[in-house]
Amino acid sequence: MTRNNNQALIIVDLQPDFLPGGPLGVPEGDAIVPVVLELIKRFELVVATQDWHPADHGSFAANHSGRAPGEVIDLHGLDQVLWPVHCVQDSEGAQLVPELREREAQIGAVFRKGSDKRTDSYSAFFDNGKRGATGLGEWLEARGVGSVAICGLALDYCVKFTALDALSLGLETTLIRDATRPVELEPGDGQRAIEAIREAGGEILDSATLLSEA
Ligand code: VGL
Ligand code: ZN
Repeated sequence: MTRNNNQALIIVDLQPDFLPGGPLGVPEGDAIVPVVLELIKRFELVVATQDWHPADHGSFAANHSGRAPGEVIDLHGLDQVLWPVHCVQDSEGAQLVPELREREAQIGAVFRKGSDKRTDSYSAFFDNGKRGATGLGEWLEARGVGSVAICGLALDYCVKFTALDALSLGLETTLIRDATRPVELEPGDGQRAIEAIREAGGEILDSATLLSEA
């Protein structure tokens, strides 16, 4: 039933605000939900992340006068893409999607990120300036996890940086290609994210292949 005892599934930012119709809707983001639910059944260790911003977060275009989503600014020394208001703490759009909430008992821990208004936090492990950690790295280490499979939204932002940080921490890292979708501010960003993960040493697999390997 369970794949690798020491492999954990990381579900990145599967929240209503990132689904089609949401303020930062990822095209076909909803198509990954059934795939993720199938994956959950097959992993003993599952963790999820939640993008979790205060209303005055510096990544929101609305908090910078004269700026529009998609523009890039300097935010406390880091390049920052400006986004529509999304995943405001405690709002409905920031909750885990209902299908995940129903499976709360299978989720070992939820790590929230992006709560510091001065810095964005794409990765499930560290903020974008690598000034702070979410605790996920220690959580995995404490359970002897040496390998992670990553899915969720969005491939070209939070999923990509989660995978790259996992690799930098020495974790064997697999991206589950059919369990993620890109937002693609620029066409091709999704494919470029896959290539960046592969170049950094990550494996790219379809869920069917991953699950048949067990
Ligand atoms: C994300 C942009 C802003 C993501 C989060 O989950 O990929 N993207 N905040
Ligand atoms: Zn965000």
